[in-house]
Amino acid sequence: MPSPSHNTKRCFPVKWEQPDKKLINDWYHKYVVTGVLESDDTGGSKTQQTHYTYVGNAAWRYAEDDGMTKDRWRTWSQWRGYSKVRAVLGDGEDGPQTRTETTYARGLDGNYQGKGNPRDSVTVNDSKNLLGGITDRDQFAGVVLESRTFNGAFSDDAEISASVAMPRWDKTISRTFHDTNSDDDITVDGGRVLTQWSKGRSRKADGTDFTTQITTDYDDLGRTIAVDNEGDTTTSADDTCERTVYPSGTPPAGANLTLPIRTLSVSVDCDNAASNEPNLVAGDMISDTKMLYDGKAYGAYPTTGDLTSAEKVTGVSGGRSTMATDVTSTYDGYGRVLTTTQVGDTNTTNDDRTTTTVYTNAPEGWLKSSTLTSPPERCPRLCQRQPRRPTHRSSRPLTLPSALPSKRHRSPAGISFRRGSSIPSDLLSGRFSGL
Ligand SMILES: [Ca+2]
Ligand SMILES: [Ca+2]
Ligand SMILES: [Ca+2]
Repeated sequence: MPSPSHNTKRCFPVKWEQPDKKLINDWYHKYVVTGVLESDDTGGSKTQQTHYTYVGNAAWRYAEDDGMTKDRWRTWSQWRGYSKVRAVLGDGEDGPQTRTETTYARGLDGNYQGKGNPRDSVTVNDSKNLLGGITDRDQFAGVVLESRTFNGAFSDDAEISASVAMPRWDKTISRTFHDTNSDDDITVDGGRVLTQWSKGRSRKADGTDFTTQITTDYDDLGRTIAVDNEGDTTTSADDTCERTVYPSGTPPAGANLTLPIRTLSVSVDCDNAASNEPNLVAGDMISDTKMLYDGKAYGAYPTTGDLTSAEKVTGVSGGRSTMATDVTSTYDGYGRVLTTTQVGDTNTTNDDRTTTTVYTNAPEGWLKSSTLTSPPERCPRLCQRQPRRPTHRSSRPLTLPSALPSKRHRSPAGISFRRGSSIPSDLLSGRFSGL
């Protein structure tokens, strides 16, 4: 049998108790999937085959952190799998097989080796050393570090494309407990695993690689605050930067910390000063949206989290976005939208367009019906032709399919609706008359 603390086999140590309370050190076996067949029972298509091979040695880690196992049961029984798993899709008879190879972190660094023994020191890397050899920390177990696709053979020459992701560990808490089994102190960390950057490459016809890169910044709470998308790494012309802003300052009790108050997207690298206020450039602007919640001013922490107003960018002045209210909404106590108003031009009066929904509940409490009233069409002729408000017996608004060929769709009754606008249910049911 292998050494339990450095076990590279698929058998693993298990402790179990006899009726007389005697503890038995035993070995069980781990089984892995070597193939999956997906058969089409109704359509008659050929069975799809995927075969898996596992490269290198298996690995196991000491059960130090599961929070459930009592000390006397602990051993090296946590399955950490294989570093590389290869998948071959297809049988090769009716087309080329697809070959992929995935490299995983397994969380083997610091694996406990028994009292007084130094813990393991383990690093992992991708095939091109883009990661530079990172610590295979416990929390990275199962994280995909590299994914490669091949044509014909698992070799560098046959690589078609690949992606590599650098994991990042943010520790937020730790706990040390005394393991009475080993009479040793064991520290367990808690926190979150994030992706610091990802790089992609795909093989061009001339044999060189087209490379891309995305870097992500996070705040202290692990929220994404900037996505620096370099796109093609050989040119800055396609770079974009997306920033997400959250309320600042001490949050009040019950504050919702997940809702952003602003998303800014510009066509310049995040490392460029022009990617943020007060250095914005009009020509770089892609979009800028501010979100206001619960009827409060911009920047206030959401509590209920009802999006009551959204502002859109109208231009850039002095390096800052100029904003105008785009949409306002009201809600009932259940968080259902009562009114949505598309705010019109600031220089035009009476051009706001409000959609209203009235909900009718059954005495038992469930939603019985809802009535959605759309704003009148802008065309004066159609304004006159909207004879009554549309009513339907569903909690979901009826909309025209968005795949209509043109922006306006002329119905057989001679009425046109904008794509995505609501349809009177009378028209859908054929009961529309009087025009
Ligand atoms: Ca670029
Ligand atoms: Ca950058
Ligand atoms: Ca107006």
